Amino acid sequence: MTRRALITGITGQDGSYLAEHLLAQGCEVWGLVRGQSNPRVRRLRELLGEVKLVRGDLLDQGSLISAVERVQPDEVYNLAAISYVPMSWQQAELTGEVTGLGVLRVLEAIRVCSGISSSRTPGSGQIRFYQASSSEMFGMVAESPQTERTPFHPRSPYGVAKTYGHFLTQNYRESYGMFAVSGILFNHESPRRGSEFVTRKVSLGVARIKLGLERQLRLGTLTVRRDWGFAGDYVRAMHLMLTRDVPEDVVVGTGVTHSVEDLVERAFGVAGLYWRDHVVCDAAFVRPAEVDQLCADPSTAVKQLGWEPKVGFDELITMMVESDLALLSTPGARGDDPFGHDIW
Ligand code: NDP
Ligand code: GDR
Repeated sequence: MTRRALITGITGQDGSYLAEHLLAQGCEVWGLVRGQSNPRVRRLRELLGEVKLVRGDLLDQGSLISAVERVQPDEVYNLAAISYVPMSWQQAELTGEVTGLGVLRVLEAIRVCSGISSSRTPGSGQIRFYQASSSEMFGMVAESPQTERTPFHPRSPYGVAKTYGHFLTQNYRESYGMFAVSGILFNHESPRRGSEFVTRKVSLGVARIKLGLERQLRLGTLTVRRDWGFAGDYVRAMHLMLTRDVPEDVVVGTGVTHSVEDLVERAFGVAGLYWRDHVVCDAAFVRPAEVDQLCADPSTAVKQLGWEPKVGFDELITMMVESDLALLSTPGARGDDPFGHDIW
């Protein structure tokens, strides 16, 4: 029988790749969309016409119950969040509501619609749940590389909200016997990444400089290190986690770490430019508290899921710079639409 998946955050980077992957697996895919006239919904329709849409907002419990009742999903992927770390200091309460309490509301919608009572019923419920946890929970890292057993020390309101969602998912698994798991995913990028994140900011910046539209690229701290992978690879791991016999949280990353300076050097190099001629450090992009280094130990993902990344760092950065060069070279693409370049 065709499996039915409901994805929150369908209009985001991961939502689009996950929807493509699940459609290719023969699933019926539903996306939760919010707002009265969300411009990203039109873009999603252009990219993935087969996805069915249902209205809902992570701030609105009733809308989530209605969405789950309407879709009757076999799987729910909770990707929706305020996901930009600096915004979580500017709108800390909203981040707590969406990125943290939003997880509670999705889990409650599943619990209520599955008829699970408030007492523990082992193995109860048909709906499998995936939570988009984050390496930002490790924050000031206690050890390196980070595994499923590394303690958390989040460094931003975003990281704190994700940690709440992570433990809540674990708690619903233990309290109600739900098949509820978290993927602890490290940074993953693509040509569909939002322009506020550093990889896309750099690939767009390089393309603008190469095409003579800008001369400088202003960045924050260049010494921080991240474990960067390709989003298209990571959504496979999300799906695999829901196909297992036992619900278990899994770290997903490449196991290789690079600095922002490495990223910048590579990206400018792809366009035949020297980064020091163009990059300016700007305190406006330095964070109140930084996560200095992250590096995954993906051995559980490799052993238990049979997962491994197919796209390496150099290939990823080349893909992003070439995509943005093509995008900005397209007639009409340099227009005034403020969303034109940053949202796929
Ligand atoms: P994006 O920022 O690209 O997408 C976020 C999505 O959340 C958008 O579809 C947005 O919809 C939706 N959203 C925001 N607020 C609400 C709300 N109140 N109700 C319903 N939907 C809402 O994120 P990514 O695709 O990069 O990441 C997906 C998830 O994975 C996020 O939870 C992120 O925190 C997490 N994550 C991401 C990593 C990465 O490197 N990309 C790594 C680890 C975790 P709208 O169009 O309406 O704004
Ligand atoms: P991150 O991603 O905070 O790790 O969260 P981001 O790309 O924003 O930053 C990565 C690192 O680069 C440094 N940096 C800059 N970052 C941005 N955005 N802009 C700059 O100008 C700049 N200069 C230096 C940052 O300080 C940081 O250390 C992403 C999000 O997708 C989260 O939702 C997700 O949970 C984590 O990855 C894993």
